[in-house]
Amino acid sequence: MKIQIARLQKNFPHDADCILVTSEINQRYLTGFPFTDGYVLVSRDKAWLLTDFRYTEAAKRHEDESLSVIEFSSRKELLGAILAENGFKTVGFEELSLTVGGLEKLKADYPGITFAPTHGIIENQRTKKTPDEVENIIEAQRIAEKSLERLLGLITPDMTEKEVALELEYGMKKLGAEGPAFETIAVSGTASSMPHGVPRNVKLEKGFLTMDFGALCNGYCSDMTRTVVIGRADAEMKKIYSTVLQAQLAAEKVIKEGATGKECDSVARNLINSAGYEGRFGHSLGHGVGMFIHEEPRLSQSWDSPLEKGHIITNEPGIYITGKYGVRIEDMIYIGQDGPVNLTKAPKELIELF
Ligand SMILES: [Mn+2]
Repeated sequence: MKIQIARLQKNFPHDADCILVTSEINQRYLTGFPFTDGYVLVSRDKAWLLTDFRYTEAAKRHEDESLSVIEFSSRKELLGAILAENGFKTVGFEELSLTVGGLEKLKADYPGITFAPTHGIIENQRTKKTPDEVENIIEAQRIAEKSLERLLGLITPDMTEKEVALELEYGMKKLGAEGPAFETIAVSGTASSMPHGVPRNVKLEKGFLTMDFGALCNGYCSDMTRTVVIGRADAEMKKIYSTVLQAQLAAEKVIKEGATGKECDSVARNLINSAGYEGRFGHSLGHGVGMFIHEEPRLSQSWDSPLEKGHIITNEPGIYITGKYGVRIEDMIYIGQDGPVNLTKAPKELIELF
């Protein structure tokens, strides 16, 4: 029994006979099987995984009473046959990921069918994690933390930013991750003022070194950021680091079921502003994490809906002084059945290296 298919069927859109799932992430989410060519089709009481010979043997291992795996030589013919056999007239499509061209082709291939947008129904379901999903994200987070520990044991002043990023990624893979959850950020010195800077082929600059990284486990991402000092921190650097940490801890106190993204963001933002860094926290406080690294909900000034049980979001304030340096500290918070849980265990006191 595929729990995510069952959840979708329980909450099925009224205006569709079936949903044609074309997003690779959503296909894996529903079936547990990662593949890159084919369809998943879900109706109120059935589900099909349609793929070709390259994937059939592996896909069959995921078959059960809730999911039939069928191989096609012509996907157009097979999908047409299933729609006809079951009398499906209105097909939901994934407007958040299907291309305009993809939709036009479906309309041309099946002239008797009405295609209706599903309004992100699966993405919305994905925001509320089941216990298995939470376990995968925790596993990914533990791996990322162990990789950071490993890095801090082998980092030298001669390393480049690229080497730091590579060591973090190598560590995560070696510890069992499928790979990094996203391109690892490791930026030092003047480059640390760029929140999403790209690691350079240059030796670590004195100042802050910001590392933003995560692991991918069973299709699920983790996301964390730690900032350390290369050399010694001066008074201003200490003040900036402790302001970011205080903002994060203050936000953590209000991140809970019922709080809106805007309220959480404001707590961190007001603290940073009143410490004299207005305008230096140029991104939002956090985002949902799951099979995608950035998904809903958001902790931002434009997010008025409340946090709900099952959400996993990041708490990542930062201060960036253009051309000088920057600091960000990021944890992941799970809104659990018994209250919020910080899934990130890595220490946050200021570390000075070399
Ligand atoms: Mn993040």
